[in-house]
Amino acid sequence: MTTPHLSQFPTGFTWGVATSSFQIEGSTFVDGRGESIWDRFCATEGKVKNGDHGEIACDHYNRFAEDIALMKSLGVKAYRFSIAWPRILPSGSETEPVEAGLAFYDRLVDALLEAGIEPWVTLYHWDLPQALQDEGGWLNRRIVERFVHYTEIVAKRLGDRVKHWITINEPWVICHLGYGVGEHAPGLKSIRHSLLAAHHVLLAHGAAVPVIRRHVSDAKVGITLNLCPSEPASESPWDIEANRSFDGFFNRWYLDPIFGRDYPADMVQEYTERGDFVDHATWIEEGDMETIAVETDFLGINYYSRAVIRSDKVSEEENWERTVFDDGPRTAFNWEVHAPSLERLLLRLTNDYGAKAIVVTENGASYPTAPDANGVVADVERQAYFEQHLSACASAIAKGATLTGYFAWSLLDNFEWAEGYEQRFGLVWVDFDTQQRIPKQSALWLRDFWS
Ligand code: IFM
Repeated sequence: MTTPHLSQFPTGFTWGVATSSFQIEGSTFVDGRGESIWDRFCATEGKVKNGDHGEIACDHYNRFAEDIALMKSLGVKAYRFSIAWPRILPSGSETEPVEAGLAFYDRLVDALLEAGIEPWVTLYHWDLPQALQDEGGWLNRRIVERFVHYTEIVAKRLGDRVKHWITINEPWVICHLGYGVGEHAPGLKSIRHSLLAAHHVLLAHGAAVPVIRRHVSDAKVGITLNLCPSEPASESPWDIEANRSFDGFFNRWYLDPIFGRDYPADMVQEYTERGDFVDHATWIEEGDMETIAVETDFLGINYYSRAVIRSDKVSEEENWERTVFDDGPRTAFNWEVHAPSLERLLLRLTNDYGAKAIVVTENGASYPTAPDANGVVADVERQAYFEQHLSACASAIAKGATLTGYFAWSLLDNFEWAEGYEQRFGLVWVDFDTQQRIPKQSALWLRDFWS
């Protein structure tokens, strides 16, 4: 393994850590915050491991000052966090926002700037107001105007201090896991619906970008996609075909429209043949694809692992599945550690899509390493993960990739959605009983790397 060096990254490169509101804030029903789909999902038996929920999480709502001090001590230069929509508009669509909700993010932003840390705001990281779900959530086209209204309120309030904006985090997860297979809130199971939801998610992104620009003249705006570079398990035509389909389903369905290429024709055909894309003429309206292809300042990508695809015709619907390699290193989530795929992805986005600026808005790994008898968290695997992935970034940059920033996921061990508190991605260990925080060895390594 080569060791990355800061000098391999351009001047002005953004170095940060990331979190999201529901995963860390807690205080779910405090100061007028409304119910989110994740509160409802957690309260539904059998949806989240161990019956875990976000009511306390990392208690960041009350401990944000301590967490900012921690970031400062770790030499963090930028902090990506998300706004909880139900804190601002409890039912998603009120005319007037909740002042206490906005005031919390005011305090957070002010404290970050005071600490010399640049705030990067994500507007939507999955905690949709439940009241909006009750009117169909991302299946109802009205959500686009709801999202624009919410965006306008937040941009107006924070835009004097926040210059980096991400509209939406991980459309594939929102739509496929939330509406396609039901592993995430709101727990619906229809691929046809996941495609409809995806259209509205992308449309909401496209409609929100000019609104942010209108209120924040010097804003840098982007969207974050979770991408999974894939490759065929062999050179057999079946595996190559299965890989094309996986790439279309996971990556191109979102990348292509954002880059003005419309939905990929091969996938339109495939989904149509399966009966999942039959009524789109009723929901793709004139001008939608232009709205989605709005010019942005950067593309955010979240990278965790790759997929190796072999054909496995076990059902009519799916003709591919991921191959499981027995020999490669894996995280506690059983995700393969494969840094070369990050380099390949960055070069693909630069060369094939012409991405003018790419920011890795999340990259990290879950390992359970706990404090030893001396209170030291020796998470050597996570440190190695960062070393390998930063080397991959450096190598991609050397080959021309337009990478301009990197955020490690995540600042804190936190609520990992359907996995509850079992999967720990933090740079900082959190004892969920006492709320004690201990920076792990990987955090100290990153501090030394980027300081
Ligand atoms: O914790 C999540 C995050 O909310 C979105 N991206 C992936 C992370 C790890 O699963």
